[in-house]
Order: sequence, then structure tokens, then C-alpha cells
Amino acid sequence: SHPQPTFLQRHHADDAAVRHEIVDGLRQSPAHIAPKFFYDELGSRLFSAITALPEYYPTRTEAAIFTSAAADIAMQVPPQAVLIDLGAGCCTKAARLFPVLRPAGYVAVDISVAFVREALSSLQQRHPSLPMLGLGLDFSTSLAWPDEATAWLQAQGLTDRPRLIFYPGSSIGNFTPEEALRLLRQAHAVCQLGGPGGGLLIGVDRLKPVDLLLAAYDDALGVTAAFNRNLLRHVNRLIGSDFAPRQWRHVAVFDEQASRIEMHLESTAAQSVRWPGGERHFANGERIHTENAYKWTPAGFAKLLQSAGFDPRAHWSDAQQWFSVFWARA
Ligand code: AVJ
Repeated sequence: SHPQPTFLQRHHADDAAVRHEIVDGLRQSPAHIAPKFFYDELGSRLFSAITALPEYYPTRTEAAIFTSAAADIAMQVPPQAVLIDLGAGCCTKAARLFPVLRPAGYVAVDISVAFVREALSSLQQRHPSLPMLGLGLDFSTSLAWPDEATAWLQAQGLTDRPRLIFYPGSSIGNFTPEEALRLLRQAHAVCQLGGPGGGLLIGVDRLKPVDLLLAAYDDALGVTAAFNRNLLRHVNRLIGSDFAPRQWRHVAVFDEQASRIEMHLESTAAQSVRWPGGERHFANGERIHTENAYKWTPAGFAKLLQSAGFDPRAHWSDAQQWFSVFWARA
């Protein structure tokens, strides 16, 4: 037989809502565009290239932690849980951990179900008896657990299983501490809907010397610059604007006060950008804020987890203490 995953798409922002969100950010001063718009097809490939750069340590450091801590993680997290993978994409990080986490069900959540469709279908062939759900959900807006997903869990007999939320890659760093708290509280509520023993397995990038941080977000080959500027091509397609990517420069700075890397696109000329129904003038040197990447201390992040209702039970790091993985019970 050929088992197939189930696919669900929840409140997919329609084209008008996406246009409204982007145009609203462009009209503000300073202008901003949300980092979720980096990831069109080319943007996803450029991010994948970033993870292979010598300067971009997070991905390989986290992978090494998952390898070295595997036995420990297996002892701490509940087996036979429903594994809920936030920002699953190609599903490889979670799939690599299947032997460690031994889930009874797998839910791959991404902003668009299209992003997980192929990967999940092929993963299902390799795990024919593991129930799999692809869930399209913009959890950066809200992680409310959809009724359809509850119904799916019920149909699979997974209602009473613990829920194990997996949020790797320091994607939590895109959120301000206030936004992160909100998301983690919602994650906690999702865990509470399942059986006892559930919780959160999360990867977090750590505060470290600024030169290392800046290099990771402004690499020698200019891949991160291309990734940042590609946002303008994507926005052009989404709202019909006429951004000229050549007229914009990649800028990465570290804000010590906020403990975050900021990425910006800086206008290299006085120019106007037009789109159907509007336009905006940018002075030479004016910037569009495109991303925050917060860098946490383990103590600070443990406090955040506690504020969200979690009980931090275990913490693993690498020898250089560059990256942290937390296990926190709901
Ligand atoms: C996918 C959000 C974790 O902030 O490090 C990489 C994205 N931006 N280089 C990060 C990113 C520039 C990445 N996250």
C-alpha cells in the first residue's frame, strides 16, 4: 500500500492580505518587511546555501548538539508523542531525530502547506506506519491549534498522546522577547491539549563576541546579502512593486542593547518605489528593516520559558557555547 500524509491549510493569507501587510510596512518610518517573505523558492535555496557557509555556525552547531546529546534527549523527552515541527520545511531536522524521539505521530507545520508537501510525502514512504499531517499555518501570527488538526489527531487515536513541539534553528530569534513570549505561551497551550509529559525542544542561538555574530550575517561571499536583497524580488512579485535590487545594499548590525542582529536594506540612491495604488520615496542611505535575530543567554532564555509556563528541564550546548538546545516540560 502507499500511505499518504494528510494535508491541511489554515487561514492562508490571501493575496490581498499579503499585499496589505507588505504595503503597510513599507509606508512606515522606518520601513520594514517581515522576514517570512525571504522564503520564496530562490530565498529558500539561498538560506540553504547560508547554512553551508563557514561563517554561519548555527545550523552545524545545532546539528552537532543533537548528535552528541541524542542519548540524553532520548531519556528526557516522552516517547510515542505527537511531534509538532514548527517551520518544518524539508522536514530533515525532525526526520533525523525520529530514532531519538520515537514519535507516534508527526505534524509538519509551515507557513504554506506547499512547502512541506513533497518532503512529507517522501518521508511517509520511509515511515509507512507513522501518521503524518502537513499543516499550513502562519504561526508567526498565531499558533492557535486548528480544529481540523484536533480532528485528525482523534482519527489517528493520538488525542491523549503528549505533544512534543520541536522548534529548531533559533528561528525563535526572529521574534522580540515580547513576541517570543506570546508564541511560547501559545506553544504551551498546544502542549496542554495533549496528554501529560509533553513539552518543547527548542534551539536557540547564544550571545557571543560581536565579530563572530556579524560575520555570520555578513559573509565574505555575499550569500546573506543576496538572500536579503532577494526579498525585494519576492516583494515585487507579491505586490507588483518596482524595487531595483541593485540599488539596495545589505547591512547587518548588532544592537547591544537589544541583544540582536538586525538586517536592513539600505538605499544607495534617492529613489521612488512604485506599486499599484501607491509609492514611497527613499532617501539615499534610508533603510528598510528586514530581520531581527535575537541572541540569548541560557539564563535569559530559561526565564523566558518559565514566563511562558514551561519548566526548563535540560539544556545542552557545544564546546564553544555558541548554541543551546533546551528541553522544557509543559
Ligand atoms: C532562519 C531565522 C534562524 O536568523 O539566523 C540567516 C535566518 N538570516 N541569515 C537566522 C537568517 C540571515 C536565520 N533563521
